Amino acid sequence: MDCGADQAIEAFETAGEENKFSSLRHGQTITLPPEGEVWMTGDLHDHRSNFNKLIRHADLQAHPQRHLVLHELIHGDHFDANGAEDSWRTLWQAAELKCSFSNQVHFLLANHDLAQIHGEGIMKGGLSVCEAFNAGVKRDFGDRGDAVNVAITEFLLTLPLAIRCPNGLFFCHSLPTDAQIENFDFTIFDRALAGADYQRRVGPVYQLIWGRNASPATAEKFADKVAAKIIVTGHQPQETGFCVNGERHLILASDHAQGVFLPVQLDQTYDMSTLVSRLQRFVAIDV
Ligand SMILES: [Mn+2]
Repeated sequence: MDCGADQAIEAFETAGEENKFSSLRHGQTITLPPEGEVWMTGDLHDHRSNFNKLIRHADLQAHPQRHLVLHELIHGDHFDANGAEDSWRTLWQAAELKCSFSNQVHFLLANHDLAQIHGEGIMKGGLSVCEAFNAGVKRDFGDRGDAVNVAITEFLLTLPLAIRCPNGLFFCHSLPTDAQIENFDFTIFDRALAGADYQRRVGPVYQLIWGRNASPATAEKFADKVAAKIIVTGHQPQETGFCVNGERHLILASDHAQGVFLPVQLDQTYDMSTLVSRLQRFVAIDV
């Protein structure tokens, strides 16, 4: 699909405004209504066939009470011979989707977004994924590349940190580590953020979206603190598509064929086993 610089910039700016001024948003948290349904996903990392399956299968137009949560869309495997990577395309399509279905499409800030915002190198196979992303934008937009990159950065900065469902489910990209949970600043979900919140290792936003390997006990503490029954995150790769990390934490991955997404009803409550029974595999979706 062709996309000019003006079109891309307009989509990222409009989607960013929709993120910021959503009536469902308070601070960094989106609270979903107590009816309808939500489809939670794991990291997508520019997995285009899964993204397309998800969008077509969700059919948001025909299902106005269906919400879709997207995160970690960028930094995939579509490299050209010069090492440029164009996951801006999937991010742009998601931004367009937000513009069309602003009350139904919701994002979560992820660590790759923060890396891209800061231009900080996450290395993958000896390449900086941020440099590869920038090279893709430059290749496709030429001298308008810088303007597109500014629009992308500003869009990423509007992404909320959490989605709260009235049925006790709480979605975020990841969880702080076992070492960080005791002193974790839970006020980030309800307030405006400042530069210090994003600071490497010590900032609470950084800790939330970069944290790995939280134990079930840490997940339980986190869930109690945010008054949730079960936390659903992505971030940690899952070969089998998901991981049950105790009774209060479910981890999803959506970036390969065995990956999964989680459709749930907002007017029903779930325990871990009923939640797991609802998981759907991308490989089983034929659209
Ligand atoms: Mn991640």
